This record gives sequence, C-alpha cells and structure tokens, in this order.
Amino acid sequence: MVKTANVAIAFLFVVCLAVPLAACGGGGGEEEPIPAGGKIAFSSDRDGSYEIYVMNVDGSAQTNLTNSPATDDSANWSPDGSRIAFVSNRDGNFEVYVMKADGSGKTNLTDNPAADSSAAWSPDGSRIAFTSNRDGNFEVYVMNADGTDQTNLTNNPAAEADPAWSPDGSRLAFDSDRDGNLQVYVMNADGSGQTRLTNNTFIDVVPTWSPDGSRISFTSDRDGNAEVYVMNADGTGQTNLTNNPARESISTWSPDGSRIAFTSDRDGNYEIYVMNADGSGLTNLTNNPAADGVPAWSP
Ligand SMILES: [Ca+2]
Ligand SMILES: [Ca+2]
Ligand SMILES: [Ca+2]
Ligand SMILES: [Ca+2]
Repeated sequence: MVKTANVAIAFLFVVCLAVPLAACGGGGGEEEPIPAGGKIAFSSDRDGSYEIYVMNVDGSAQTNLTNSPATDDSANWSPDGSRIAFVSNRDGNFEVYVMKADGSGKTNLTDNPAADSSAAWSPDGSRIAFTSNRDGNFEVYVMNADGTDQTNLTNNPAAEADPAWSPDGSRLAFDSDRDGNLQVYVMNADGSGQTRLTNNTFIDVVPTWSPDGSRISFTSDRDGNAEVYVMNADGTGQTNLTNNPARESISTWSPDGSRIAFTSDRDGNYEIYVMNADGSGLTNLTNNPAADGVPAWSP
C-alpha cells in the first residue's frame, strides 16, 4: 500500500489518491447520515488488488467502495464526512481522486503523469494537500478541493511526504529525508517555517495530529521495528504506544481523541487495530488473511 509514493518506508503500507462533487442538497438525494466518528475507511487487497473499504468502528459491515483492478489506497475523509479522497493508478499512474462516502461519483483531481498521492483534506474543507514528484522529487503540494491551483509548498530536493493538517488548519506536519533520514517536520500552511520535530538516525514518518492539536502520532522504527509513537506538537515527550515486535504503523485518531486506529502485522499479516490513546485496550478490527491497512477515522 501507499501512503507516500516512494519514500523508503518498506515497513509501512505505502499508500499512494480523488474530485469534490456538488454537495447533495435537498430533494430526493439525501444520504443516510454517518454518525460522528462512526466509520473507518481503510485499504485491503482481499479481492486481489488494493481497494478502499469502509467499516463500522467495531469492524462490522466491511464494504468495498472502489472495485477496481487498479491500486486504490490512502483514504482521507472530507471534514464533513460526505466525501473520501483517495489515490489510484487506474489511469496508469497515481492520481488523487475524490468520491462520495458511498463510493459513487469518483473524480480525478490531479491528472498529471507524475505520481500524485497522500491526499489530506484541510479542516475547513477548502483545500487538499498531497504529494507529487512532478518536479523530479517528492514535494508536498496543496490545491483547492476542486483540483485547481496546485502549489508546491516544500521546494526541497529531498523527498517530502505524508502531509497532515493541524486541526486549526494553520500548519502541516509531513516527513522528509532532507537531513539524511526520514524524520517528522512541521510547516505553516503556506510552506514557510519548515521545522524538524524528530531528530534521530531512524525512520520517523506518517504524522497525524490529535483532534485538539496538542499531540502528533507517528511511526518510528527506533526500537528496532516499527511502532506507533505519540509526541507533543512541539516534538517533546516522544512515547512508544505499541511496544510489539511486529510492525505497527499509520495511526488515525477518533474525533474525540480517545482512541487511535493503526495497522500491525502481529498476527502474520496486516490488520487494523484500535487502542485507547494511551496504548491500552487493544482490539483487532479486520481479521482477514489479506493485507488490511491505512485506516482513516471518519469525522
Ligand atoms: Ca499522476
Ligand atoms: Ca522534495
Ligand atoms: Ca512494533
Ligand atoms: Ca489482514
């Protein structure tokens, strides 16, 4: 799977994509409202190629939303939960797409021969951050939610990946190997003030903000295998939440901040698990022999 297009995250699901549709206003087209935080979107190759699935937060009602022979990956919810951004190589290379939360209305937002991936919706719904190697190496870009005005924010010869918006929309966390190995960075939403948050010789990637903006979860292999860590938003207090010899990665917070979903291959293949935000109370949600990963908790 693809969360960053090429960043050397062999131990992670690599995730790579979507167009906003007219909001469905009244008249006959009303969709069943999704309860707040009631769904988790994820990726699975259980049908032979990676697809975007959605399930209830107890693991029930796992439903394929993409049904494509291509690789579909990296689901990310719109702030109102009505749409899902994802990446797919269905046109021959990775692009960012959006679809309605029921899988209908898939639209390509990027349409560029480069690898475009890792879509992240801004908290106000107006923009989508993503990554692309269209300038020769991976950068974090931002565009309007309709795909217009695609702008390079990082402009660095290193590989930048995995953008994640702060809940107030003022900043983006991301990862970069500009200092020699992949580490977590943060910048202002206009690309200014790029600052390193983690500082070690291992791989720290895939940051995700807690809903209150005070903490950032991420994946690190500093203890010899990949684990989900959490730190304060200024980089202090880095704490291992998973502590398991298997590979744990790609974390996503429940909207109330009380729980974190993530992936682990501790049962022999990748599954989605959920735990309390302090690492306690672990539950396996998927239990499928295929690779299940890249969870995204609905708003
Ligand atoms: Ca592309
Ligand atoms: Ca770059
Ligand atoms: Ca581990
Ligand atoms: Ca599995």
